[in-house]
Amino acid sequence: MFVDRATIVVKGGNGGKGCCSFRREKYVPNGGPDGGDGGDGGNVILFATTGEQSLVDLMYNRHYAAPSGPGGKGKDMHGRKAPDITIRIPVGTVITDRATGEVIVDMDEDNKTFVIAKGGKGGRGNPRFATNTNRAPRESEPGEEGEAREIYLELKTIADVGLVGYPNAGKSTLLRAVSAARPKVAPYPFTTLHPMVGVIEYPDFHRITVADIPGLIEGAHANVGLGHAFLKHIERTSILAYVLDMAGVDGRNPVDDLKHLRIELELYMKGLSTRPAIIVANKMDLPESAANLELLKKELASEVIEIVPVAAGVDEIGNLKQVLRNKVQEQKRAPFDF
Ligand SMILES: Nc1nc2c(ncn2[C@@H]2O[C@H](COP(=O)(O)OP(=O)(O)OP(=O)(O)O)[C@@H](O)[C@H]2O)c(=O)[nH]1
Ligand SMILES: [Mg+2]
Repeated sequence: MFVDRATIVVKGGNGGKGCCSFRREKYVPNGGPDGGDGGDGGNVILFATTGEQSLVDLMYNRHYAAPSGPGGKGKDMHGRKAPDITIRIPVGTVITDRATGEVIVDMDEDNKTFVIAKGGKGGRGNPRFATNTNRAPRESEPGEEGEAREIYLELKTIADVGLVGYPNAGKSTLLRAVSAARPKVAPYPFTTLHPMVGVIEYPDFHRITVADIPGLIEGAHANVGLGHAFLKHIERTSILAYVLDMAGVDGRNPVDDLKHLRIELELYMKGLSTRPAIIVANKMDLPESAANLELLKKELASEVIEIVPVAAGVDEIGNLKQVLRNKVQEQKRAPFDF
């Protein structure tokens, strides 16, 4: 099952109690204070990893409490720090504080860690309260409470390229053709039910990531079809690739498809439709496609946008990999081109 949002409660362990004790030994009268400090409570740590794809585990287990620190003991025995607990989450998970609505952290990199709930400090034992005038203090501290908070986690996929298209346009077929990812392909709409990220590898070991999301239809921004819930997974891609069915197999035409896709993206999020993009003209192996390609080129004559004709279904992807790579690189450089 794919789950891209979850609410959980995290709590750091309490600090252990500081101890109040005095040294008692034969022939040693009035031994001084020797109560140990309590151990610190464990932290709850978030760990982002590409090894996780979904937040499904967090849906079943909603409470994460780190162990408390043990109390101090006599003979100056301090409590050991309690172990931390780690929650593994997919890269791209954004963490929000439920109480304030504020974003706490964006777990946007592989292997990133973040202490989401700190354990309490252990209390001090009675030797710490000794002074020149009070050499036998009877005071000691309780441990501090561990930090507790309710957090909301939302996965927003981070990939270099986001594939956008109508259902059946061939997005998943395309991802299979360019990467080792194996999304399901079938001749009916809404085959893809959740996002999947594939990796394109180049002969020089360069890699770019491509996110396939469920198909969009008119009204997607208003939650028609499956599209809306998944648009957030392309919000953060550097470039978009519009995948068009050039043969109009489902009785639409690619020029209208592109228009509608752009409208849906813009309605969902301002500026999304003008993000750097390329157009993948798919299904060029079918007879109707050639004429439609000419119409599309005419329609886009005034725009600077690259159109790459392919037939992903028969593994003909032309120079698509190279075009994607160049466009992604161009985009990554862009912030520095003042
Ligand atoms: N003739 C031809 N058929 C293709 C081509 N690419 C994909 N198809 C077919 O189009 C249908 C839909 O392909 P998918 O890859 O599942 O389409 P999708 O865009 O991922 O669809 P959803 O996941 O439903 O949004 C399948 O039957 C594919 O075999 C192509 O280049 N030529
Ligand atoms: Mg698909």
